[in-house]
Amino acid sequence: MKIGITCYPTYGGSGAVATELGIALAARGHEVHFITYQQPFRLPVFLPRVFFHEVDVGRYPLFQYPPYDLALAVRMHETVINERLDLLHVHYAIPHATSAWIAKEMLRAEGRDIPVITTLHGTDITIVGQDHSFHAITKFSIDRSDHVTAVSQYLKDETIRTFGCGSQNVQVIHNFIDPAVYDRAAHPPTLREQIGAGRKILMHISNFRSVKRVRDIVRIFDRVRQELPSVLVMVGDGPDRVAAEEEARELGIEHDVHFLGRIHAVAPLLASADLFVLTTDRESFGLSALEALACGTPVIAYEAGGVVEVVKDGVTGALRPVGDVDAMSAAAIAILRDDDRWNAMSAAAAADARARFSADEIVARYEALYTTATT
Ligand code: GMT
Repeated sequence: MKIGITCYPTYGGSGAVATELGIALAARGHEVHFITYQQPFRLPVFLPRVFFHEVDVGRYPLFQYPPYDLALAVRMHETVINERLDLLHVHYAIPHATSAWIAKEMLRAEGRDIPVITTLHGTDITIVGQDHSFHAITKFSIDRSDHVTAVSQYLKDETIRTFGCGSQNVQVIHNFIDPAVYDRAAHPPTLREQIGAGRKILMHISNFRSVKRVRDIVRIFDRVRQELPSVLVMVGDGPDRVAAEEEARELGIEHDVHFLGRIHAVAPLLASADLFVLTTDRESFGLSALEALACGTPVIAYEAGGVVEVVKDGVTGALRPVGDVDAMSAAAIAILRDDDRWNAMSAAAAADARARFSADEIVARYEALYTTATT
C-alpha cells in the first residue's frame, strides 16, 4: 500500500509513534510518504520505501499567522495525486485531520476519493481540542474522518465524553515498542558509569509542559535521595524546565539533578535507569513509560489517564494518586531499596511490554484498518 502520514515532526510522543509506525510499515513492504514541515525526528536519513514531502508555508508580510493548515492540505492533495497514495493517516487531530479533510474534499471535486484515518494521541482531545477556539473544528474533523483510532481506552472515553462523535466507532490501538531497540541488554551502561557512579538513577523524559508537573518529580527525588544514594536524570526540554531547575536549586539538590536536554535516541538512557518517574495529571498513554518498561525499568506514575493501561501497580511499577508526592516517594524507595523486588519488577516490566505492546502485533492492527479503509 502507499500510505501518507502526517504528524508533528519535531518532538513529542505522537510524532514518535507516527514515525515508528511509518518505519515499521516500510519494513513490511509498504511505501510511506511523510507529509509535514520538517523531517520527523525519529526518521534516519534514508530508509527504503520511506519518503519525505516538506510543507512550505512561504512568507508574506500580510500573514501574521502563515496558514500552515492550508499549505499542508495542498501538499497532501498533490502528494496523493503524484504518488498515487491509497490513504492518508494523520496523527494528532489539530490541524492534521482538518487539513486531510480539505485535501479529501479537493480530491472529491476532481472525482477521486482518499480514505482519511485520524489517530488521536492525547492533548488534541484533553487540552487543545477543548479550548473554545478549537472545540468545534476538532469535533468536525473527527466526525469527517473515515476512521478514528485512539491510543488508549481512556482517550476514547474522553473523546466521546467531550465531543460526542456518535457516528464514529473509535478504535483503540495502543502505542508500541520495537523489542529489539528497547532492550536493557542491547545498550552499554554508559550513563550508569558516567552519572550514576554507584547511585540509583531515577529518570524522566518529556517535553516539560505544565501537564507533566515536573516540579513534583524533583520533590519526589528529594525525598528518595534522603533515604538512598541516588541521582535524577531529566531528559527533554520545554516550558517548565526552568521551574524544575529552580525547584532543584531551592531544595539544594541541584548537583544531583542532571538536565540533559533533548535527546532523540532514548533507549540507551532508559536501559541505564533504575526507575522511571511520570507525574502527568492527564497522560493519555505515556509512550516514554512504555519504552522504560520495555527496557526493564520499573515505572512509578500518577494514577490518571491511560497510564493505568500501561503500568501494572505492584507488578511493573507503582501507581499513586495525582499530586501525592509522599506516596510516590515511598513507592520509589520501596522498589529501589529491595534488590529482589526490583529484579522481579524489572523482568515483569520487560515481559509485559513485549507481551502486550510489541510492534508486530500493533502494526498489524493498523494494516488491518488500512485494508478496511481501502476496500
Ligand atoms: O504531551 C506529550 O507528551 C506529547 C503528546 C503528543 O501528542 O505528541 O503526547 C501524547 O501522545 C503520546 C503518543 O501517543 C502519548 O504517549 C502521550 O501520553 C500523549 N500525551 C498526553 O496525553 C499528555
